Amino acid sequence: MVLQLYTDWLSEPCRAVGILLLENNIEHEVHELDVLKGETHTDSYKKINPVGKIPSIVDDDEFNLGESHTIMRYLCESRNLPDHYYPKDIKQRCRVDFWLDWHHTNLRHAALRLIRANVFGPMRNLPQTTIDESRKEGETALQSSLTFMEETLSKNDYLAGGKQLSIADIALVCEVAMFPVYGASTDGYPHVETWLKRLSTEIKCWNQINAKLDQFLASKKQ
Ligand SMILES: N[C@@H](CCC(=O)N[C@@H](CS)C(=O)NCC(=O)O)C(=O)O
Repeated sequence: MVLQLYTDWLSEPCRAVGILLLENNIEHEVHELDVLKGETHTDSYKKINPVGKIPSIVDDDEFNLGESHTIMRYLCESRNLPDHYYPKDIKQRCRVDFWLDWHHTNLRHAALRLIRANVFGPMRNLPQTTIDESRKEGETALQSSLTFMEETLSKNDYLAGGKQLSIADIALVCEVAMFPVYGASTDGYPHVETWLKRLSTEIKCWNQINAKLDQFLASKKQ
């Protein structure tokens, strides 16, 4: 069986994996789950990914893997993708790994707090103190994350340096593309904004991969 991908296209780590698959014409079959309906927590899905999160893949019928960064690293190696995505040179590779690791406790951390405050808060009737605390923590983390990205992107076209995008750019640009969902923006961070615009044309499948997100945002405006 071809590689199986379990995804919800509203999810930023899923879109990152989807971009790498589509940009490189890697044959795969998509299984769409709805995170908001709790479909990642069914017994059958937990056999694929016991953590109950997406994205996940199953390769060669028996190799199950979760965590978007790990999946992207696996695809780069197993499909021998062009070097710029995840360079073989150890020092360049570590520059990419740095950003992937940084992502979890910085921009992703900010995103999770702001999603909880601004999206799940009202949707799930969370207590106001929870909302306020989450928002404060999220806004602080967002500001420091964007400041660091801005500083880096004022010197380099891509986060990890180099002349072409890496999987670190893919992971982080999907996070930034999600900003309108929870009321964040790149205003005041011109180099981050330029990088986002450039990648949104450089990544050929951008519109395809963001179609569900765009639809979701359009429905919120009505
Ligand atoms: N660190 C994980 C994060 C995965 C993750 O948080 N996925 C969310 C969707 S964005 C999910 O599956 N949530 C389901 C749940 O927690 O119930 C990755 O990069 O793959």
